[in-house]
Amino acid sequence: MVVGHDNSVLRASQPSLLSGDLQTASRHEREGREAPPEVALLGSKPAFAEVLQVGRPNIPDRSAFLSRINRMLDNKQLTNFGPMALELENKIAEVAGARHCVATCNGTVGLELAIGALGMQGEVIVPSFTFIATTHALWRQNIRPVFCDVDPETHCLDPRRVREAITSATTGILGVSLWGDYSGEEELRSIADEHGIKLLLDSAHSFGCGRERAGCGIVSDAEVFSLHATKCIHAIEGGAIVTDDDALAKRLRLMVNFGFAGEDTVTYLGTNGKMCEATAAMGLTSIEAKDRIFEQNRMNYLAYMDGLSNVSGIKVRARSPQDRHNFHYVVCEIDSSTAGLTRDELIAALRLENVVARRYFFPGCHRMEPYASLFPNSKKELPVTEAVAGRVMVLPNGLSVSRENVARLTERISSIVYRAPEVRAALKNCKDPRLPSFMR
Ligand code: T4K
Repeated sequence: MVVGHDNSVLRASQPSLLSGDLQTASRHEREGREAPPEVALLGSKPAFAEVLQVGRPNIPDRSAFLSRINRMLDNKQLTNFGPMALELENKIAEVAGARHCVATCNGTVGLELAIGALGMQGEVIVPSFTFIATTHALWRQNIRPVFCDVDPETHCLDPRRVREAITSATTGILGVSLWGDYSGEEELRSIADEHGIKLLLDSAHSFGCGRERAGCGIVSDAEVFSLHATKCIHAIEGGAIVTDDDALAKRLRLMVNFGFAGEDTVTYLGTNGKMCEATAAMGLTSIEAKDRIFEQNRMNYLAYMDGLSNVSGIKVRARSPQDRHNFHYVVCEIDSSTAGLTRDELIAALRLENVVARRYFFPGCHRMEPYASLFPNSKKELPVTEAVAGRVMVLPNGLSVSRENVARLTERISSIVYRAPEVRAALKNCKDPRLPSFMR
């Protein structure tokens, strides 16, 4: 359906059979008008009986997972580079097109290990528009995160601003390929090479994503994936570092296991960052279903594009046909002056439809502690980050979301936007506990 609150063409969003709307529907019918679009906040039945949410884990094949768990119990190799963790590493390296992969207990520890193994110190340039783990991974190693603004189109580091941020203390760039989209890593690579500094990519969102390019291998010194339960390919908790650098891989392999190079020889400062067999079992089960998961995500993404294409003030982020993509994150930008509602109001109205959309990554790391206190002037230097963080909304996707769900959800979004003035007024008096904390 194609409507906006300022659009005179209106089609009834659903057959109006829902109890809260009966009276209104019959009055409209009597008057020869179409029923108003349904909105739970305005008294209609919620669009979904069960909550539809961003982050609902994909559980691709329960029996394959359980048989791996049984094998693990029979083997009695529960962790410490067990066969399933090693098999998963090979599969991840293959998908990423990298020479090496070191699996880790989560993406955050993967980042910390890669930062340490690359010898980063002093200052590292990083976007603020990312999940807080990216920045914490630096600061926890006493490295100063130098927040750099992002490009309004890519949502990733703006290379011009990266150049301006380099000082004599800069030892690296920590880019983030947000949403699995292309992050301009070739240009970041050139900047890093010009200055003799390292390039690490936080590719937490990007498993299975990438730009087709001549030659093989990865562009950065290392890339880190997250295999957290909320990611399209996951290991319940998990992460993976990939690199083409043999020496770096060797170092990482030691560091992920306390630095042990033999039974009683420690050669590096390390930690316990290993992936255990139970989580590797889920990782393998998940990666086996990769094509099915990506395809369902893609079909849903296209349904979102279609359903929201003409809703005033809502733009679904486009994906470049040049790129391989997992289509996991469905990212919209809300222009409140056209939609008639702010992003936060829309998210709040959706909660009453039993839909949990998220405002990733609001308000930006620079506005979170300890960085807000440490670098109080950052917000003046990050105008694009401030603007983008204020308008992004992520919608549910994954195996638990069907195309029918998407069609229903986009109709509701359309209805909410159509009835924006009433929705805004109703929100002011709403005390529903499902409302997000930022609207209560
Ligand atoms: N870099 C970037 C750019 C990242 O995005 C992340 C993680 C990292 C680094 C660090 O990687 P890890 O160390 O996490 O491997 C979630 C995830 O916790 C986080 O992994 C992810 N990024 C981030 C984007 O999203 P929250 O706070 O939104 O998660 P949470 O717990 O609210 O889960 C989302 C929804 O999913 C919940 O409403 C309920 C549902 N859910 C979640 C879990 C875990 C379930 O239904 N079942 C579950 O088991 O951060």
